Amino acid sequence: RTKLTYESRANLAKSPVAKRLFNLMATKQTNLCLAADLSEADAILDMADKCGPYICLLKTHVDIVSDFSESFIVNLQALATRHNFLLMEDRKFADIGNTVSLQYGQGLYKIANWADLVTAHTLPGRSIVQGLKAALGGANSAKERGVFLLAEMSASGNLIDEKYKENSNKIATEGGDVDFVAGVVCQSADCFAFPGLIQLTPGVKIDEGVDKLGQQYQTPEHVVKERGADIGVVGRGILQASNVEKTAASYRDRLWAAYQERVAK
Ligand code: UP6
Repeated sequence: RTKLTYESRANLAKSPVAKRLFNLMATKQTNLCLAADLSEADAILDMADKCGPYICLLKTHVDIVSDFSESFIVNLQALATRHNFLLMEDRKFADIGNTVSLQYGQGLYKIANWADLVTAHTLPGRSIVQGLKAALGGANSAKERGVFLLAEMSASGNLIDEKYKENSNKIATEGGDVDFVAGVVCQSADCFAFPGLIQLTPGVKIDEGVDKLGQQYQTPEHVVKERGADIGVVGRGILQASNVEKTAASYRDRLWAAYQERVAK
C-alpha cells in the first residue's frame, strides 16, 4: 500500500470522504495535518488562516476551546472552504453505541454537523462505528462523514498490544460499516494493508524526542518512509514556532518530499 500514489488509492477507497481526502492531498500536494490545539477560538482561526495553504486537514479538540460558539464553527468552515482542507474533530469516542451517537450528534458541539471526520477508539468493538453512523439521520444524512479508528498511540507506555491492533484492523476492513471508516490513526505500516484506508500518524516533529507528558516524536521523513504515514499530524511543532507560516510550509515540504520518494522507489 505504501508504494501506491494517493490518486490511485482514492479509486480504492470505500469511504467517500477518504476518496475526497486522497484526491485533495494529490491535487493540493500536501499530506500535512495541523493539530490546532489552542484554547481560544480566534487563535485557532488565525492559525487555520496562516497554515491553510499548506494543509490537507485541520484537527481540532473542540472541548479545549474556552469560548466555543457557533460562529467559531461557521468561520472555521469558511476557512476550510477558502483554503481547501477538511476538518477532523479528534474526539476519540470510546463508549457504547448509543452514547457515542448522542456525543457525536448532540450537546454543545454538535460535531456531526460540521466535522468531516472524527476519531474513535476501537475498545468497545464495532458497535462504536454503528453508533456514530446512527447519529447521521435527518439534516446530516446527506453529508459525507467518516471516522478514523485508533489502532496505536504515540504515548509511551500505552496499553495497546498486537492482538488489539489486529482486531482494530478487522473492524476497519471487514463488515457492513467499512464505508464509514476513512482511515486508521497509528504509528506503523503493519496496522492495516488495505490501500483504500488513510494512515494518520501523530507525534511528528522536526526535532525528535519526547515531551514531559509521555508524547513521543519522530521526524517527518521517518513517519512517512519508515512508518507508512499517509498524513503526518503536527501540533506544537508548528504552533510554538516563531514563524508559523514558514514552519508549516517546511513541514509540508518535508512530508511531501518523503511521500514522493516513497512512491518513486
Ligand atoms: N494524538 C497524539 N497521539 C495519538 C493520537 N492522537 O498525539 O496517538 C493527537 C493529540 C494532539 C496531536 O491529541 O492533538 O495528536 C499531537 O500534538 P503535538 O504534535 O503537539 O504533540
